Amino acid sequence: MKGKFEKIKSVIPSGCDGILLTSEVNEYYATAFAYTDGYAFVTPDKTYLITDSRYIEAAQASEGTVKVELKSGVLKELFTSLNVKAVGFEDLCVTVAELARFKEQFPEVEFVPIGGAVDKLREFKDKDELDCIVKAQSIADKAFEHILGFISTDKTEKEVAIELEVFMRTHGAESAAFETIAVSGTASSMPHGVPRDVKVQKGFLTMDYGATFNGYRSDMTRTVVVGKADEDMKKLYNTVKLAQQAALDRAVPGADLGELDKTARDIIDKDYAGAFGHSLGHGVGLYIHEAPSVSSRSTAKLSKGHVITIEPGIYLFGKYGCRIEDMVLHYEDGCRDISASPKELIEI
Ligand SMILES: [Mn+2]
Repeated sequence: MKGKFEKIKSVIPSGCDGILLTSEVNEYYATAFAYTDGYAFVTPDKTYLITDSRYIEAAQASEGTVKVELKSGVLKELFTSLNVKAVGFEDLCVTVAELARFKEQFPEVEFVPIGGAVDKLREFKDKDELDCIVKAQSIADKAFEHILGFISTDKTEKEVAIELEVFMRTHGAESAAFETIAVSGTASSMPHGVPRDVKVQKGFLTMDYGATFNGYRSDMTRTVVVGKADEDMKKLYNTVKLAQQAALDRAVPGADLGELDKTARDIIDKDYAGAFGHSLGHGVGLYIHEAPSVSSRSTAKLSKGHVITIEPGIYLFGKYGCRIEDMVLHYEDGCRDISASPKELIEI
């Protein structure tokens, strides 16, 4: 994998000699190398990967960038050697104090805010990025198959969450994509509940988790039933499933993202008005939540390179809840739901 030099180069503001990236996620996007301290400086000619001694040796192995070891005065040397007069900076994440320090260090350089210009590029994934997300999702799908044989009322919610994470990490994931959710019984009514040190309760068990591969994330949710589902639970589950399928069917090139949300919401609202509190979905990439959002307020169209989740849910406070989540990727030639895990009601 290589950094996205050509793309980032295209958003260097006119009159600027380069963009100084300071957010970890955009530094990774520029260099395809993960480091927590330093900068990436993208000029019209090159990407400079600037990081300290803890990372510099490993960084040598990454392709397509000029490595610069971060030491006192090194940024000044670089700016002087490149005759830098104006620099784009990430005003969405640079702190007021950092900007003041830059201006003090480089009184002769103009700092130009770029807003979300690089984040906007990340919204539209290339083939190599989509491939990483597919790989991450395939690891998560395998973990689902595995966890079905692990779940029992003898295990705690936390053990279920940890088992998913260990499985993913031992099957090719760098890490979990985010804090794994595994909530059962009445706790399943909390969309982002935290796994507890209590044994898995009978009833719905919702697992929301993902894998990270080459920095790219996957996101999926499945709800299973521990024990037997009664008629109310079946109706609720099937309503979520139907709402999700209706939105998935409409997730085609050019689809209005606000309409997707409405499609699922209208189905749920018929019998469960107000029980679907969150939006239908979100973009996924180097961040687990990124553009585009898929909500009632969305006006964007599903476009090439978009990666979105479709995740309706029904949550009855104090009783139980259910969510089903897949990822849809917009390839060159159309959209594909890449989540392979089954969705028929599973009773364990
Ligand atoms: Mn999600």
